[in-house]
Amino acid sequence: MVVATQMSPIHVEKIREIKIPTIDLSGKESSQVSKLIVEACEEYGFFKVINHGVPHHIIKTMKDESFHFFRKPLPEKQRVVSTKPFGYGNKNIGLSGDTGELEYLLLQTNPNAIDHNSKLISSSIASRFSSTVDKYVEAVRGLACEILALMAKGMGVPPSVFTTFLTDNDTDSLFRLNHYPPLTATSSSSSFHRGNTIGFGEHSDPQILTLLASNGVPGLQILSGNGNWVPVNPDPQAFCVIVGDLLQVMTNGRFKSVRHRAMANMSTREGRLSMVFFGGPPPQTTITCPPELLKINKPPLYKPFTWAEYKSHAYAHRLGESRLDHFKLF
Ligand code: GA4
Repeated sequence: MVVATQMSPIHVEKIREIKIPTIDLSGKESSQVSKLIVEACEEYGFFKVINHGVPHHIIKTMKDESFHFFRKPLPEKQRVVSTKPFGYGNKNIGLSGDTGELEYLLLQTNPNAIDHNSKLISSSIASRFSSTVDKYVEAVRGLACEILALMAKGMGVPPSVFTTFLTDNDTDSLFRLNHYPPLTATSSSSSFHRGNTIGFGEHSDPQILTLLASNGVPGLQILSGNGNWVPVNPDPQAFCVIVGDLLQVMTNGRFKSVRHRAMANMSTREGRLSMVFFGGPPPQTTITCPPELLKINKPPLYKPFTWAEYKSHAYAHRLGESRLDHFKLF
């Protein structure tokens, strides 16, 4: 486990107390799996899944093609043109001036979107890349739906209460490839402090559910309920499942959208790669807690809003904003 150097031993102890749940999806007893998933979402808003059924070759091909892209010379990568915030970015995040020690490719997954990955192909990204992305996204969207169905089961409601949002033709899901090159003293002269340079700053994900796969280089951390940053051990065989803001609203605060961040890559040679699917609903979907999930003694915590409204709010503010506060009723 990687622990930031300036932390006291007591802090380290606290960190070690937290065991991030790893859930085996091949488990025969699906009600037991559902129960574990619901518990993990309530307690951490985060868990890992293994034996998830996404074919190894699909993940490997996506990883190889991603590294192939990020190894290209900068001017070539910059030729991937798209409407902001989509396309290639280097050391910037979003539209409000946030920065990070990474480069990325942010893509829309909806084939009807103006910026769908097949349409932003520049000479630097062959159509093979686009079809690799499509295959990967399709497989991971399937896994996201399976996990949402298990969550619904664990809460005693029909699967469609959650899954319809990702199966609709007009679903607004994104795919992001993040590459964290090894950080050296020269690559970030002013902010270089070994061990605590931020790669991607603290935030929660705005969508419903995020599925993150990475290579074996560490960096991801989640914020635990007691305010400690918990390093997530990298496991290339697993997907990290991250509860997004919308799922927190749809469960009336029962599930927690977890704040997380990525530290800059301190490995000496290898780049850190994360491949992240963000499952979002169609833009005009109204987000509220469905009546089946509202407890009589707990009134709705958030006012209803559309996903389009939520996105405009998110993009008008900084990455680290606690943006759900703006939609609270009390
Ligand atoms: C965080 C999760 C995803 O990476 C992302 C990010 C988006 C962006 O990079 O364009 C945002 C950020 C993310 C939340 C607040 C806004 C929007 C940057 C930012 C400052 C693609 C997403 O959907 O929301």
